[in-house]
Amino acid sequence: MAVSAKDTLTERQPIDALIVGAGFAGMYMLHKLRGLGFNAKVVEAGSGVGGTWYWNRYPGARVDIQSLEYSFGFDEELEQEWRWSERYAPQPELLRYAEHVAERFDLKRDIQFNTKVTAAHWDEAGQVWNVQTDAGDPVRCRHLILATGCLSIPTDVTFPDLDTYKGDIYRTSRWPHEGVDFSGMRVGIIGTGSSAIQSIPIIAQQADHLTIFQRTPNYSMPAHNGPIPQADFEAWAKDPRAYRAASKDTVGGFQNEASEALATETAPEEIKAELERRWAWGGFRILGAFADTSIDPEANRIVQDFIAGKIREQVSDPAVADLLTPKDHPFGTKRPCVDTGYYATFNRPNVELVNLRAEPLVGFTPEGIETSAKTYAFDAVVLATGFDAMTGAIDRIDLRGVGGRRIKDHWAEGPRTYLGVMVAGFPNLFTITGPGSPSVLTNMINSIEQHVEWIADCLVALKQRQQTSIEASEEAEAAWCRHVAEAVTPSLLPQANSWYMGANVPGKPRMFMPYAGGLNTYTEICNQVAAKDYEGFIIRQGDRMLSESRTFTSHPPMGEIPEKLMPIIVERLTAAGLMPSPE
Ligand code: NA7
Repeated sequence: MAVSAKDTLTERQPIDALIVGAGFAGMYMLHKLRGLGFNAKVVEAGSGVGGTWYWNRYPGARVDIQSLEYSFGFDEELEQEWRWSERYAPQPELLRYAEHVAERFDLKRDIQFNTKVTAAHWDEAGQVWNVQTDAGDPVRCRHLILATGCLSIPTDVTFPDLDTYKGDIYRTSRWPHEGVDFSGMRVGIIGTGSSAIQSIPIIAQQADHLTIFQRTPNYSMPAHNGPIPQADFEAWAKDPRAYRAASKDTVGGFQNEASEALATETAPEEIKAELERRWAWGGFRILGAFADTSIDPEANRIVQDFIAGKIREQVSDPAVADLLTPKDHPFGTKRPCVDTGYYATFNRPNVELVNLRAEPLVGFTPEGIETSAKTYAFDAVVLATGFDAMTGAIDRIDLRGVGGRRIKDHWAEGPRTYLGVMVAGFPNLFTITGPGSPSVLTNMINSIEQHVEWIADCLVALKQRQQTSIEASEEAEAAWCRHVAEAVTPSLLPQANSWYMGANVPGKPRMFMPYAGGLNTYTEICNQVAAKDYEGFIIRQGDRMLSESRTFTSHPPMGEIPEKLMPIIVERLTAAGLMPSPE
């Protein structure tokens, strides 16, 4: 009889590692640890692998980083045998890829599906985590690795009298596996983030009538999806290793032709030509056009105006174009969206835009949605209302570290981590792409590979020296949090009410959660920390302290900063108390 993950999870001996989540992070972590001889298992809430791509099955869901870069690079054969059909793979293809990876590396025998971790308590005497799931027996593991995803838990957003509504309700983040056919229906959708922007053009083609309830418009760039451009494919095929390495050695973990030119020092006609070229290329390429747009409001305004012009070009009704133009946040300070036909959809006769700023949403009625102006009747309503980003999935586990300290209390004023990988007071607990790491500001797959490999190296180093626990020191954690703040403060990023800041969840502490210093810099820091015998970590063997490094000194040298930007940067760092004020 085959032994399943479920049988082995309840072994009396603690397993080496329990990984929570079977998305790309959990799958690679399992494969990596297995290859190193660790006894590792995965628990996954869904009934299949794929994480984000398992849950987000809404129409039009697709990746917004080019697939050549948004795929694993850890195995050359895997890389060679898989061919993406489009520049930006759609969700079904990404899910097939996840399935292929699971099959290829025989991962499923160590994954227990349909199982949620509900609690995990650190047993100091035993130096193990006692983990409780909703599937029964507790599991004991030496290391607990949270591969729970950054955008996996939808916000708890609800609306008055939602339960009285008689039509169908769908959430983009929990889309039915069998799909939905909106033909002949009057459909309403709440939200205009990435999920809505991807699904609206497809739903509009099916539905009789589609009404979009917008509170805040977002910036969206065209994907220009289609076959992978020959030049890109050739650049990749010539030397996939070098291509991957080049992707990882960037701020965002993908190739973006990042320019060092300043928009404020470039002639208007050159700016226009450059922005047009990047707009025509599509996706996020425009983000790399000028080095000052993420810092200098004047430079940012130039790109904002360019995109506003593009919206006006695509939307025939000027009043609708104006409503679709973001005005409350600088470009790039909320996650920009990548679309296929979003703005043109508003030219369709069956599409209507409702501005919730002018007529606020009052609640639901049995027939549909009521705003302060009128009631809209619908056969179906789609909620594309976003996620409790980065901390949501971790917060929902009753996680208790040394002395019973709860993660929720430790994070009461915002998530505190060391390197975005470990938390002081929570030994042997690792997060993959957790808060304090570059994660959602980057190509997630490249961030995932970096984390998995760093964590695996760390576990090997511990095992070789028969060390039983590793824990971030309070001091190193505080120093890292300060560095995370230093990295983001010079930029415009904190100026938006974004989910990066926790601003979309009522009561969530406001703190910029991801590390904005770039994947390349971050990787260098993590490598330095490891090379310095895990600087900033406390390492124990049983109850014997073996090494106690409490500092974090591995700051990389600051890159060259254009002189023109220095006054802005100094002013922001000083105002935030991160730099002494000049006397
Ligand atoms: P987002 O980007 O957080 O978008 C959620 C949208 O829902 C956004 O337009 C919100 O408007 C809107 N929203 C949320 N709550 C409400 C209420 N109560 N009333 C009206 N409108 C509301 O989530 P997505 O799923 O689209 O994208 C998440 C990420 O996934 C994306 O960035 C990519 O990385 C992939 P608001 O802006 O709050 O006014």
